[in-house]
Amino acid sequence: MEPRTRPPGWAAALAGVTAGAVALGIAQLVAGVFGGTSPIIAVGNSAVDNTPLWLKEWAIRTFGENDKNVLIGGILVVVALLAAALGVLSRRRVGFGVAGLWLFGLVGMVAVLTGAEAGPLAILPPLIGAGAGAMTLSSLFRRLEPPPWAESERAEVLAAAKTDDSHAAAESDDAHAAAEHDDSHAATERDDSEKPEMPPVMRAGSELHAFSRRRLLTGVGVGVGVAGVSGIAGQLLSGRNDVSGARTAVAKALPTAATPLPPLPAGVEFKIPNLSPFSTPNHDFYRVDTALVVPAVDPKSWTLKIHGMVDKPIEITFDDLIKRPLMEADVTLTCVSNEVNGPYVGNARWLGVRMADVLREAGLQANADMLLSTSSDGWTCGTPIDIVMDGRDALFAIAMNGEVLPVSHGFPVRQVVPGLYGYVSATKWVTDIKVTRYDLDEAYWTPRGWSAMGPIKTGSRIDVPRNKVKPGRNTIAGVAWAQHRGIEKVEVQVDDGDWRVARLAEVPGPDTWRQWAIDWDFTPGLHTIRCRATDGTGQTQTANGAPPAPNGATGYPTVLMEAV
Ligand SMILES: Nc1nc2c(c(=O)[nH]1)N[C@H]1C(S)=C(S)[C@@H](COP(=O)(O)O)O[C@H]1N2
Ligand SMILES: [Mo]
Repeated sequence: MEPRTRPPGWAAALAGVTAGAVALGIAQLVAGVFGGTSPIIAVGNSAVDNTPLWLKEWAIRTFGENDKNVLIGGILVVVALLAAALGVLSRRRVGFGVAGLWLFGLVGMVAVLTGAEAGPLAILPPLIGAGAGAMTLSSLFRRLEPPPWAESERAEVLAAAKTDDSHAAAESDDAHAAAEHDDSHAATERDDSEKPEMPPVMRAGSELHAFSRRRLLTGVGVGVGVAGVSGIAGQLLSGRNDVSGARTAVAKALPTAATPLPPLPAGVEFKIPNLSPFSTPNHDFYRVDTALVVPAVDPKSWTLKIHGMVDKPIEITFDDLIKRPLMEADVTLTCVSNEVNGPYVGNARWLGVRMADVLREAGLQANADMLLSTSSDGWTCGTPIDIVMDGRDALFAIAMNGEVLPVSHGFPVRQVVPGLYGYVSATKWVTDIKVTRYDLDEAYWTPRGWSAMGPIKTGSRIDVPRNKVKPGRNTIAGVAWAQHRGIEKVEVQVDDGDWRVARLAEVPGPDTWRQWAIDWDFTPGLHTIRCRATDGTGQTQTANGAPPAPNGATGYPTVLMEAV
């Protein structure tokens, strides 16, 4: 027998990673053609859905709004490592690696099928991707194998030597082909009898390499090329799902409010540098959701179904919705995941249709107490019916700060309910509302460790100063919120001294945050600043610290700073 040397580990690992890349690239391409989800996103989605609370909290704390990129990056690293391991495993038997790739394909198919948007074609990307990866792996391992090529080359040399010079020159192509053909028979016969010597090209130094580095690298190059081109093509093709054109169309014909609000009072802003502006610009507005790929919902095909415990189920189109009387409301959104002094709070002027009016058309049955809303990507949210129906400005919103909803903030339609944390009220890309009961249904975050009910706790934040100031007079300022109860008072304490009452900016109503400020003479050195807000019912926020889960963080916002 020929000497059979296993390819070195790095070569096998490289072949594995290349096969993995081809699998993902092709899967992306197929997803682009058939409109499915790439397996990485599908796996990411199930990771998001199944992440335990402590890990999710840690991820948000550590990576903030970058948590999604970190997750995708992490999955890619793990996949690359697994693919490398499959490559190394294939040194024993290519079949092992091929089986492993099909196994990943299967995991991808399960991930895709358990996702919310899975159509029957959804299994194609992981299926075809796994097939392409398996083919790549076997073909690269054929390249890693010892001598068949060396033998045919050797045979060619021998054949050429035997042939008459002038004859060979005239018919070189035929002779070449014939030599190769003959050789393949000869080789199989010879395998049992002869032991051909390794040609000298197979030796590098004194070590015997039973593979050609160049052959492998060419194969890897082709594989990486295929992966890259198909991945990019797939990405471009999924761009067809882009709704920016549809969004521009809505923007051009954006209806105005039947009952417009007066402009904001001039006094909503103190105009203090680094203090949060009263209106958060859309591009600065915090974003929190479980969507790894922002849902692309075309308003032309969008509908909202209202069903369940209703007298008459209804389904309305986007045109139906915006033909209704539109209203405006200034509402501050807050995320339950916001830590004390954290960034997940923002204020906007929303344009939309009163939820209560639409719901009344369906006729809510008296024993229902929950609206279970669902987004186009399958996220669910449970909102108390009595809150939505009590006359507050709970909206199906279509615009934000005078601009059509940005896609990441729920285009074409989202819910906004003053006084409730986003996870129990603010469904973006909303398409379905089931009228039901808390004892019958459960929304997305409830089994994941968050309370079924999420009224917003009175909160405040110190925006300035955050670290250093010059000794002497400075302004301490921030925002405070207690949506639908309003902010009545904010107090500030420096270094365990007396609590002093801050001045408050104006507000258009009880549903927004409120700027506060107080001037302070700082002596040189380190100082601790605390603040606390009192809501319109006279309740002051508690000093007792609590983490965000299960129903919102508490404790006084505290800043340690230095006057130098
Ligand atoms: N479809 C969908 N809507 C959603 C969420 C989500 O994960 N999916 N997250 C909610 C949460 S937790 C919050 S705090 C708000 C945030 O809205 P924003 O991203 O527009 O600031 O959206 C809510 N609406
Ligand atoms: Mo949230």
